[in-house]
Amino acid sequence: MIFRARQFEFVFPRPALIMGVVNVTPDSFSDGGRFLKPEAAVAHALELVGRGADILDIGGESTRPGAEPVGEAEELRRVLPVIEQLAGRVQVPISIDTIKPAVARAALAAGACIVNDVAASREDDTMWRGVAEFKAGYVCMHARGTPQTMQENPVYADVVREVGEFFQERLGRLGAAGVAANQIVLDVGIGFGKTVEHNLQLLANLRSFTTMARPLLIGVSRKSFIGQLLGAGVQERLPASLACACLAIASGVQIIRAHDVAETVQAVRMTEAALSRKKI
Ligand code: 9MG
Repeated sequence: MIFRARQFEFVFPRPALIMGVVNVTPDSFSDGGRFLKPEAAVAHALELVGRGADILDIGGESTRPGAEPVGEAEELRRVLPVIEQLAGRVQVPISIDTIKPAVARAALAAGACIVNDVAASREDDTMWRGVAEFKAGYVCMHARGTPQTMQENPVYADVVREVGEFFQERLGRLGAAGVAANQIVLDVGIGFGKTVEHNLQLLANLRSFTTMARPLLIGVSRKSFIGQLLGAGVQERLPASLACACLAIASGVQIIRAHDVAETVQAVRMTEAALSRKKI
């Protein structure tokens, strides 16, 4: 299986990719405000690469439940200087975490290679046409609602089946918009319009999405369902985040989105080393 993102090509099976989170926002749930200045965000991104990040995910609009939307101009003001400075300095692909087609396009023009779209449930195909034009990678994430509404009593008859149907339908529409299958990564969207129970069901059944023949990405790092289940504060969720990451790797996931990159690399490499000795 191949994942192409402009000049980058990843051939799986291979060691899982760790996507390091760089939030250029004042209000993200675990590091809001820390990297709002471009110099701070760039320094943090370089530090994440030094710790083993294979991809950098740069975001200028918080997607935590209840977060206020950000205007296009402000989002561009936050992310573009960071992408411009990083593009010439790092050897790893830069991902733009945005739901706005114009922000994605500007980020791609500035050197980003992947669009991480947490609103892949969109009806309009402008975002996808931009991805096709740049031959960029595309993270197609399942979500219900917007950050403002997504945790208002989400209901599914069978969350695993419905997310699988969503992926099938989107793969068809992405193809129709000119995005090749090998540009696409699928993500179940832990915490996006899901209860703790839904998140646990998805985590337990990640293996079922490997039949889609596309790399799978998962983001569990420090998320609130860990706090709801275990009563851990946002800075106390690393052990549970790593447990979920290892479970995901053992279930066939190829990309882990994480704040704590060095710790995630270590946990994932250990899991992979043991799995590679499996007899059946
Ligand atoms: C931006 N963002 C926050 N959580 C995420 C997740 O779980 N997956 C992806 N693709 N992006 C996320």
